[in-house]
Amino acid sequence: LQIETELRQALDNGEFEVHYQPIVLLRSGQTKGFEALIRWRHPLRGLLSPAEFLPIAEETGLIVPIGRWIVDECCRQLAAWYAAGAPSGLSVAVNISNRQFWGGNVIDDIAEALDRHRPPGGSLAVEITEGVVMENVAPARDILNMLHELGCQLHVDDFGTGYSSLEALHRLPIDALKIDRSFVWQINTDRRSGELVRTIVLMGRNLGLDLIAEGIETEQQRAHLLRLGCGYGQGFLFSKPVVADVAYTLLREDA
Ligand code: G
Ligand code: G
Ligand code: MN
Ligand code: NA
Repeated sequence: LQIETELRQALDNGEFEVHYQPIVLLRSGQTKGFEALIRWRHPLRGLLSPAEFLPIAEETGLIVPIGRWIVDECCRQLAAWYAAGAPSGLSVAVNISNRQFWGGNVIDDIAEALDRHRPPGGSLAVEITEGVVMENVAPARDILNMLHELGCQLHVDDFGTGYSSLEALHRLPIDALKIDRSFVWQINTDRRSGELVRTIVLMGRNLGLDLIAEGIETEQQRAHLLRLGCGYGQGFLFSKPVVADVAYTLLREDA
């Protein structure tokens, strides 16, 4: 119960921060967008990662107001970057948890944030895990259609760890699949991982989707993914998640 009170106070006191990890064009390494990842700058315990507090936020329902803040902050940051001359097409992808997706007012929260800050259409992306989308496809489709109509891109996170039907993938307004890190880390050493990624890339491309490989740490992994036809990537090879000012300098370096 104490951490619940602490989380509430953290939100009121502005102790949460959004860090940004580049999503790059694998071919050139150019930054095309960022994934937004929350951090808690705790006054005593230092910078805390989501694993240390999001599960409790999710259990207590505090993820809903915290998630609302994240969406607002990402829209504010996007508008600020564009006002400062960010390259067109720059996007920020925000993670939406199970509870936010099904229980919160995710549509209203996003609509309000977009209306308040007015980033360019299509510049906000929403990441939802494969598990959350596929566990209940028909109602998920209604929510995804509404998000799509608001102008959000839709990215399916942790792809390959759950069970997607081709039918569902085809009917949902999805823009990209994020290939889970668990397939990428041994892509050069484990034949099965390589074959799995090859299959995901082929399927995604046939459906007209972008592919984003997660957790790329080596040049060898990047080269292998490029050979398989994967367009985009993210991982420590390019950059760890960084604060907004640093993220912006990475954009300028590419320009
Ligand atoms: O930043 P880190 O690499 O530690 O993130 C760990 C996990 O926490 C990520 O896989 C992501 O799904 C989740 N996460 C990070 N930031 C957010 C956020 O803002 N909202 C939600 N719902 N999940 C997040
Ligand atoms: O949403 P998701 O769970 O996919 O969040 C991405 C998480 O993966 C973040 O916690 C981020 O810090 C972490 N991450 C990002 N790039 C790498 C990487 O190259 N290697 C590893 N091991 N983790 C990464
Ligand atoms: Mn994610
Ligand atoms: Na992921």
